[in-house]
Amino acid sequence: MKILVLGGDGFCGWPTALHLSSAGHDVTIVDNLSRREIDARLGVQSLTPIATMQERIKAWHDVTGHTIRFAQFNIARDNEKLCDLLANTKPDAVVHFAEQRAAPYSMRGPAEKCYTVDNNVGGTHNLLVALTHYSPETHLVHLGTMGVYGYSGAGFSIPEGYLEVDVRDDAGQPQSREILFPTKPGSVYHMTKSLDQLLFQFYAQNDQLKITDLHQGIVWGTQTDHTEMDPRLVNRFDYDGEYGTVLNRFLVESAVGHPLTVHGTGGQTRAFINIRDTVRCIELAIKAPPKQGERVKILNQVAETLTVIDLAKLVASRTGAPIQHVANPRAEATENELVVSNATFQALGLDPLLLDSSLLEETIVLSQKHRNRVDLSMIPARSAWNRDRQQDIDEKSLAA
Ligand code: NAD
Ligand code: USQ
Repeated sequence: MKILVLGGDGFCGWPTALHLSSAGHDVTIVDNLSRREIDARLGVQSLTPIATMQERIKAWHDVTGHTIRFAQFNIARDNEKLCDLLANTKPDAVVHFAEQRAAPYSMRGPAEKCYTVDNNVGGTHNLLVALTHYSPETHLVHLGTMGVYGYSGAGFSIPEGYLEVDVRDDAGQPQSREILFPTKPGSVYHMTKSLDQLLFQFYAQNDQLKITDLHQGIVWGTQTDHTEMDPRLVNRFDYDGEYGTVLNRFLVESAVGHPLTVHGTGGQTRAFINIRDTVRCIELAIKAPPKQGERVKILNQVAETLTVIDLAKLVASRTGAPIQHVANPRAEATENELVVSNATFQALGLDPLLLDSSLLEETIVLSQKHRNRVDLSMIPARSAWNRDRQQDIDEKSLAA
């Protein structure tokens, strides 16, 4: 298949591009390298020393003989380039990772809030318009997030995108409907993924685009079989307070002797998936497109759920790192239950890797190997969700 990977220089996009190329697909990456620019602006670098895109592509060719093409442009701004690429390539599938993906960065201040909305919603809408007019047969596979549901099952498993509701009509007769699961985003970033959902619903209905939206949990791990093939292929690994996600942060913290930074009680339950399963799920999703005219296919891309404190205890038990309960900069429920259905991926054959597997050791070893690259000043999470959260952080740091 001909596949475009938008955001293919990123943490999920790069190993996915390699996985698809290795499986024999004709892969073109589109990326504006904005994540590398944001890192430079924040003064942080990936724990792992990532090569330039040109070096990455050359290394992949050297090692496997496969060619990956690369186009550097902004999908939220360079509409003409996007339309031309789709018109000239007519890809079988487009995998859309190209969004600003950190909740803390999206809450950092006015500029970051506006950037996140403009970039994510603008980019997704440009893509839908370009597909509609220049490549309507293409299957769009988008990376959404569990956060659109708002992490609360309310006594039942979170279904895959749609909720069955019973209502009474004006004559008092019972009627059943299936609606998009009501969204309850917890950050500006998560809100953009909720807005994306509406754009998808409209273009699937109005223009019969084939769209799959993957509501993915927090991705942990770094390497895949392909990124391990050569040091120049190594995947990025974020540990800082803006972009580092919880488990990867705990693993780096343990490697540099920093306490594990549990926000609040750590009673927040979240969904997790290993990066090796992310790439497998995307391939499975590409192979099972919805039919033209069908509603958006929504799949929950998760392996398991766990509380933050249980995650910290797991890492502490492997590494001996101390646990520190820090003021939570986020406005989020202190505790929640979360049960999620991942029935479709299971039916497609996914047997997910779980957290107690040896892959945790692999990431611990990698964190220790690159511990000298860690800037301790970048570990604290400083983006407060609102004034109350900021006050709480200020008071706790004064008291300390
Ligand atoms: P990332 O920041 O590492 O990668 C995103 C890539 O997209 C970057 O290389 C960036 O330069 C590029 N990009 C951003 N805006 C662009 C634009 N307008 N034009 C062209 N390129 C652009 O993020 P990631 O962790 O790989 O996440 C990829 C996708 O998966 C995101 O949409 C994210 O919301 C979703 N996701 C990630 C996780 C996770 O834990 N990392 C979990 C669930 C969902
Ligand atoms: N947390 C801590 N300590 C830390 C960092 C985070 O306790 O040092 C807590 C947070 O308060 C939160 C939970 O861990 O309760 C998860 O935070 P996170 O940064 O790991 O994940 P999140 O902000 O939700 O975002 C990440 C990705 C995002 C993706 C999302 C999937 O950055 O792109 O959409 O995970 S999900 O969480 O399922 O919505």
